[in-house]
Amino acid sequence: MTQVFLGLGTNLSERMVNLAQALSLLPPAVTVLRCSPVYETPPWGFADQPAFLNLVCEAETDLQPLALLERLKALEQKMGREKTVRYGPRLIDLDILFYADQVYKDERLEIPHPRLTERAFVLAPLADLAPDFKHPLTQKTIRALLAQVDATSVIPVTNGDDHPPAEVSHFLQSNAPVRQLYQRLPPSHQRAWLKYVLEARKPATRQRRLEKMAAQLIGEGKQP
Ligand code: PH2
Ligand code: MG
Ligand code: MG
Repeated sequence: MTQVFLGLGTNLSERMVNLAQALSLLPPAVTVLRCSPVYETPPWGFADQPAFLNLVCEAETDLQPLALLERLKALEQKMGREKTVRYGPRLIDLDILFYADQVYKDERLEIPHPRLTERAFVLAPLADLAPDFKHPLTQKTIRALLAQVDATSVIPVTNGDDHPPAEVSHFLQSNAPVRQLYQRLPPSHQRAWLKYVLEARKPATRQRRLEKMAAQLIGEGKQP
């Protein structure tokens, strides 16, 4: 399994829905571990278009770089992305930012993403997840790279708990009593449970923690 960071962007149609749909279509080939908050960001590169929503996710995959690129392109097509001008409006854009600390370059793909160091809409969400991650070509941390760009108009619009990985959403969806108990918790308690579950990196450990959460919620529900 390789740790990867992916950048997601959208500025057409129902932007929040587009992000959620893209994240839900990544598994099983790509396991999403964590997502940054969603940021609303002014268009970069081609000004005359609507504002973007951007986020970054940390994921794991067995796919090699080109196979991962193909998978992301297929997903963009499946969601109905149409070709426009360079840097122009798009329904969904999925970019490979980092593939562990590997460097890759050919006509089709460049890793790390060649423009990420200029882009506050990538660096701000990336810094939420991995401020100490070092850019493999310069060894500069994400925190240091973010300090070099103007991020004043890159604004978080969610708190980062709104895109739990598909396995968590699936667990809650398939378990109505637990879902109802979970939804009745105050947001701070929901966040605490999500944190506990998502701190585990292995899918099997996450599953055990979800089951623990379920048992606890049901147990509490039974108490007078
Ligand atoms: N993507 C682009 C071009 N410009 N601007 C913002 N704010 N966010 C993006 O994701 C974005 C962009 C090309 O991929
Ligand atoms: Mg892009
Ligand atoms: Mg792209």
